Amino acid sequence: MKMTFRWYGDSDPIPLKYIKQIPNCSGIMGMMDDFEAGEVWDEKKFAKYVKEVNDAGLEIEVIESVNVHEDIKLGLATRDEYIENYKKSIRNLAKNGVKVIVYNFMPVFDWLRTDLAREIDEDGSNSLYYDHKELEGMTPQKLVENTMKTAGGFSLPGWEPERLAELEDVLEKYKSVDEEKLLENYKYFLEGIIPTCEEVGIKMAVHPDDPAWPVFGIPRIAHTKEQLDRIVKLVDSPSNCLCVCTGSLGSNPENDIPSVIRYFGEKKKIACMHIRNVKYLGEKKFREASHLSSDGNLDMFEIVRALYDTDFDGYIRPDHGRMIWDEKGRAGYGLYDRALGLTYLNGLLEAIEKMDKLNK
Ligand SMILES: [Mn+2]
Repeated sequence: MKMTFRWYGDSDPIPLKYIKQIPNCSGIMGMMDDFEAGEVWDEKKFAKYVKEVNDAGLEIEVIESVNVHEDIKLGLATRDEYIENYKKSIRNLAKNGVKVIVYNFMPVFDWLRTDLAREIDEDGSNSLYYDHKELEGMTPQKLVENTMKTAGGFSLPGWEPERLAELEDVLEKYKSVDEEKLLENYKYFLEGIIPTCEEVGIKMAVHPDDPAWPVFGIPRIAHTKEQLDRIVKLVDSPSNCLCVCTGSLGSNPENDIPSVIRYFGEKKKIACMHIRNVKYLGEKKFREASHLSSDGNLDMFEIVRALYDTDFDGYIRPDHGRMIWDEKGRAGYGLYDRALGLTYLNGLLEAIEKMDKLNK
């Protein structure tokens, strides 16, 4: 397994050099906002980005931002053209050494929170926060407004202005799409792209819904073990995989993350991992915590042990961190707390590996 770190390209205030200096960090999970959903990723433009990363001594084998156009999720007649574009992007990424594409099939909203910087009383740091009651008192438009206002001037993946400009129109269209219909459209998409993935050796890794329940009455189909199982069975292929995001799935205490990892890990269905912790504050109410198990409600030792026991050979990155040491940056994506998270995961992994050898 390889440890990696998300990097946003040149708009990221964190230089690649700093990422290279994190112990055992082999590369980045790339996030580029140069291409809109549905657009073909230009091979040359992408090659430049890859070169920049490689020149810093880092690998780039995972890309996290090839967004699925809303027309594909809605099953509109125009979807075929967007699926063709997606296939071209897959080829262009593969030519540049990419092995895994992380994506999601969440309608309209990729991820959402009701506060991007909730202060943590104990230590004065802050982190992303969610309270379903607050969300229920908000229109989707109001949520978008709040999120943009508090983003600190940074672009946020999933909150691209061009995507949200047509919010009302898109929400209206989803009124005729239920879970079954969405799943049908998902299958159509996978049937379209998976043969290309198999041909060029790319794994598609779907990111679970964040948070792990439906919002604003829009269907969501990727937030339980059973739902993820349905997805990997839509098209039976080694290229149809998961990105297990512990914090997204783990926002619902009913999701037992180590058991999810063991179940899909044994089937070789996990291509990559986002690892972070969450602290439950009540029913559908949580904030993000440091990675340390005792700071939140997820057991990081059991999570890493499940990966180790199932011979996980994919990519891991620390997911969102808190904002600490007065760092200013993209919500969840500062340098300090994520780097602490990565070194903590290194420690767990070394201990688990060595204990296992001692016991043999
Ligand atoms: Mn994630």
